[in-house]
Amino acid sequence: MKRRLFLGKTLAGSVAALLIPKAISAQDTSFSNKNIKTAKGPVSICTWQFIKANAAAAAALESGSDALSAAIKAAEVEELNEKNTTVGYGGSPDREGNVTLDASVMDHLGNCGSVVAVENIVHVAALARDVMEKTPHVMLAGEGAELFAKSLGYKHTELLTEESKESWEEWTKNSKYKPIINIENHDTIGILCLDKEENIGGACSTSGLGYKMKGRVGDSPIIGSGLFIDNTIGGAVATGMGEEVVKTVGSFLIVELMRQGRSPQEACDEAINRITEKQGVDVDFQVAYIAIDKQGNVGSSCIHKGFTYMHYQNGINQNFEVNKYINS
Ligand code: SD4
Repeated sequence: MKRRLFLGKTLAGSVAALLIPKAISAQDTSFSNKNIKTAKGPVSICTWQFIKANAAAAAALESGSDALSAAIKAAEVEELNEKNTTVGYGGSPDREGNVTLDASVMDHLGNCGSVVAVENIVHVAALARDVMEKTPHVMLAGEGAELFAKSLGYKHTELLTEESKESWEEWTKNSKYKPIINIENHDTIGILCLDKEENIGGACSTSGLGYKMKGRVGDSPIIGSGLFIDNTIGGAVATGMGEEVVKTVGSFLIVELMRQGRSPQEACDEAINRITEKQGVDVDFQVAYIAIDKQGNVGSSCIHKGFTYMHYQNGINQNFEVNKYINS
């Protein structure tokens, strides 16, 4: 199966709807949201064009769910989406053919949990929450995480689909030692929710880079890199080449910049700058961030044009092109 192509022109004119509450209506997509006025009420944002996922979070928030539970609902939609080759069931395997998942969650109290390199379990964002709530730890890895999941009743699921197996077999014909890291293979879900109580919670769920080295872990389960929330300030999540996000502790950086007075947009821009000032702007990988503050203002920034994100507020679930990018 072909990995999802890097978005761009394909999004123009597409529709971001498919919502559960009647109050939430369909809207045309792909325009800048810089002029959206902040209003009261829950907000949910997530990476990429995950319409149904963001709608699931929106529905939960509108019916009074706390932010973290809503974020996990969104992650679960993509974890079950076999067409998404970067999350959950149907995620691309590592170079040995094993699908290994990473996820993290964070709540408004500063609690967090994560799981890394988990096999045979679909709902790893929920599992990360269980690590947070039911163990004295923050992270569980590999077999330990899988055993923990099974002890809680998570079912064993073979995550490699026929399609992703075929793609992987195709890849093995010319397999290169270096993982394929470019702007065409990112579909990780990172989601941030602001609930009716004005608390922020978030989640991140991924199968990581396709055909990665066995044991490779990216940014998504690393608190502060793929996800960070400080409920007094705001939250941020990342998608793209995790190694670069980890090196710059991107999500933590964004929240700290907001603490110092930057807007979510300015903070996301600066986090992208931290990468490009070291690596140059002419890089063949993508990194993108989205962020939200306590007032529900959002920011988004990336290296290469084409990143989009979902935004729900006041009954409207929309897909927006990134507010700022470096390379067109
Ligand atoms: C990782 N950040 O494992 C993830 C990959 C990603 O969409 O975002 N894919 O590095």
